[in-house]
Amino acid sequence: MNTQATNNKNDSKTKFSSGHRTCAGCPAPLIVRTVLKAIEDPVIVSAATGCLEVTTTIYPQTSWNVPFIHSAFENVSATISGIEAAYKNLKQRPQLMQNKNFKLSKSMKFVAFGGDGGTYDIGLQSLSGALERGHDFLYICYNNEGYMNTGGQRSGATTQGASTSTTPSGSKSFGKIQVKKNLLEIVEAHGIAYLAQASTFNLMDLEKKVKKAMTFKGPKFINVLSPCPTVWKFPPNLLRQINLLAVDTLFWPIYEIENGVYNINYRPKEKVPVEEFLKLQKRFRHLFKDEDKTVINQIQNHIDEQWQKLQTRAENTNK
Ligand SMILES: Cc1ncc(C[n+]2csc(CCOP(=O)(O)OP(=O)(O)O)c2C)c(N)n1
Ligand code: SF4
Ligand SMILES: [Mg+2]
Repeated sequence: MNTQATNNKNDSKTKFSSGHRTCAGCPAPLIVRTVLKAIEDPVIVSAATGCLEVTTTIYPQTSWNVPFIHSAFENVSATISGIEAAYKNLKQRPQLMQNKNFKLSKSMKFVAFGGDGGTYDIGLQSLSGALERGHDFLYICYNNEGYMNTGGQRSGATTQGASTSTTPSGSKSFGKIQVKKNLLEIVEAHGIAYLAQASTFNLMDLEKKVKKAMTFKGPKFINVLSPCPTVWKFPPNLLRQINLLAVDTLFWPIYEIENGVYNINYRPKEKVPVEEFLKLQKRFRHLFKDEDKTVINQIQNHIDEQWQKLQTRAENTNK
């Protein structure tokens, strides 16, 4: 692990080094590496408090070999907005720009990382403000469906029926009652040019999406599924299978919205029942008891409705 954040070469290993403290099998570092690899220009990163930030910035060490600012849980979008606005302002000062002792890259890029808690819930107003003001930045939500850094509390991204530390399953509860928020619809309502959903199931798809996103001026948003072995309770060697089942059950559809046009980037050859995905994770184990089995049907119905809606939008916007 590095103790200085100075190197800015376009090498994902150089930009984000190993030696961080994520749990074995945590896909969050893979997401960071893929995102930074896809961006060729110099980049400034801000990350909200959460597992990613906590495990990669243990003083006096850091995994980040790019300029990095730690933000509070609730305001990473405000932080990145301020950085981007300051950069634009500096570029507009001819005296400063002509001073040979002052160096400023002409093509700086700005990336915010936030967990689902920091994005769907507590940072939503800060995200909405930055999207509405039109700052030129990419927001990556690494989505592990809960507040993992503080012990796995439910978030607005947690799937219905999941047993979490704030919605424990038991004789009086089947776990989380509500269905998860459709964040992409909320982000889309801001009218931004590019937003997408991706996962560590296909890192090349994520890389392509980041490259495409960076061709647009203004805000860009990508929601990336980041299965958490520790709190979802599955052995790390099942990560590949979990990732595959997330997309083949359509639990996590892979798509993008470019200037209002929907494109579905992955269609399973055969749609798998959601049970197959749920049964590998102990957070859903209680749902397989007879009294809670109806919840699995509700989860399946919700997936089917969302998929139908997505397909209709893809058909209607591609005419
Ligand atoms: C205002 C505020 N409330 C609560 C916390 C405690 N806290 C730190 S990280 C975190 C959970 C973060 O969840 P998420 O954004 O999903 O990231 P993850 O840890 O799951 O990667 C919480 C509750 C905090 N830092 N600040
Ligand atoms: S608790 Fe989950 S999200 Fe956090 S570092 Fe461990 S595996 Fe990753
Ligand atoms: Mg989370």
